Amino acid sequence: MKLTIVEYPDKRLRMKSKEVKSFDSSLHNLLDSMYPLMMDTNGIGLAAIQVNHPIRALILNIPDEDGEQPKENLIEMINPVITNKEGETVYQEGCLSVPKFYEDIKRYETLTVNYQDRDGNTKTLDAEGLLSIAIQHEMDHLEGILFIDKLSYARRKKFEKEYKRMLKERKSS
Ligand code: QAP
Ligand code: CO
Repeated sequence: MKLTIVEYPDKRLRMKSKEVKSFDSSLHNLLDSMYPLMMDTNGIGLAAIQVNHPIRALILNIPDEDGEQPKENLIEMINPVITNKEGETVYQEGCLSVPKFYEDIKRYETLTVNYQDRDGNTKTLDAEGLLSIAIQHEMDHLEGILFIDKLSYARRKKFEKEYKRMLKERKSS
């Protein structure tokens, strides 16, 4: 399946993603195509809505201590639900749909998430650190929320100005 990343300010990023009900080959084909795209674009997380499929599916591959992202570390989450969250942490986030922008965002430090795997089996995961942050970032996509929505008014204005400038420069080159 040929996929491309939908980029801000595309309105398609604002849709609410629908629950996945069939764990069939079309879901598997989508997930199988998302993974190489995420690797090729230097991503650590990608939600299906970012490739124009507004369904409650996301993938994560957090780099290990050596910065490697072996496929064994790939996590696919379908219909995730956070059941517990604690603490506070700040991390400089980015997003494949908002290229070249990174800002400090406040998130819960640890969480427990229930989800289904690609075959519909129920799973529970306790997450901390970057994995916890990435889960929250990707789950926001399922609600049509982007990390830039969490900026202060002043920082958001600064972002809009810089981003518009970048898009303009991209077009003219
Ligand atoms: C979400 O983000 C995330 O601007 C995943 O030029 C971010 O994979 C989770 C990327 C931070 C946890 C912490 C962004 C690649 C990748 C860019 C990404 C870019 C190239 C972002
Ligand atoms: Co994102």
